[in-house]
Amino acid sequence: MTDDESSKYFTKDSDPFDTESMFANAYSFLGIPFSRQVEKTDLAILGIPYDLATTGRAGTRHGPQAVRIASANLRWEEKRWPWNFDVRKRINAIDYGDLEFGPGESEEMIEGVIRHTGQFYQEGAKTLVIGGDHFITLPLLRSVHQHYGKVALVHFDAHTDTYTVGAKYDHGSMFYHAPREGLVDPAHSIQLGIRTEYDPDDHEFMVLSGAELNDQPTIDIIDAIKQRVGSLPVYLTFDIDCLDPAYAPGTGTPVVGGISTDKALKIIRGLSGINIVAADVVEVAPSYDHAEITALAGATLLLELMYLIGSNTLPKE
Ligand SMILES: [Mn+2]
Repeated sequence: MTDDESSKYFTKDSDPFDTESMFANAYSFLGIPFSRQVEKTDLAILGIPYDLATTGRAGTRHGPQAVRIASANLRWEEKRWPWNFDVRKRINAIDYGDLEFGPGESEEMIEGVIRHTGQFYQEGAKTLVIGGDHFITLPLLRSVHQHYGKVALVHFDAHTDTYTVGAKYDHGSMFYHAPREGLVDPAHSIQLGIRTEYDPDDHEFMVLSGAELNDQPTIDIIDAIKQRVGSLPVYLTFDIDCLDPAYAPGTGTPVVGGISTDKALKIIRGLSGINIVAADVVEVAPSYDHAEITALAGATLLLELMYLIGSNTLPKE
């Protein structure tokens, strides 16, 4: 620490977006101040360091920390290319920090998700979550549903996560339960990047496979998503294993044949106009990562999602 009083972590009045060393002090997402003051917040960024529902390699409990550190690389750009505004100046965002729960206490995590994110929605804030394994999306959807009713699910993943072969609740069964709990409208939902076995009788989601995403022009994919979700509130969930392991090696269940980060960013960027109320990026497991490739991909996808949300928000006066 220096004596410089401009450090945003220690003064009330400093501009939080002043350029500051990208390797000093605590790492919040993009340098956005840590805060639990939800009033007048447009967007709350929440880490959920939970990995007790993984079926294979664990380690996503360290995802939020790794993604926040990687996001330091993205702080310097004021208007993120190719957007024409600085999202941090357009919306009031806070980094809410991480959800805390006792070791092994899945019920506590679920209850915490609903209580904390419920507060966000009550205050009119949208939610951006850093996972954590993918199971966290189920309580996140339960919370969104309490405030918005049935949502359209836009789901990027190598896996459909509609499986019934494992435990009743693990990180591969959320989208078996979500339609049955009435949380999402499958007729307005779409899964993208799938390239593992699934039973189409288990659900009515529209599926675009990894191969189809790679072969189809981006604009056609964007059109398919927009048409599918219509005007419903949207929950967007991005399992980092939707990306090819070349672009995201640091994850529990990598599957080759995925899309590039470039394609993923272009698709997300093209979704401006959809009514997105919450989103997550899950399954970043830093211990299998190399050179922060996966953590940086996760951070960049989250930032792109932040811009997507910002693009639907009128500029502040
Ligand atoms: Mn997956």
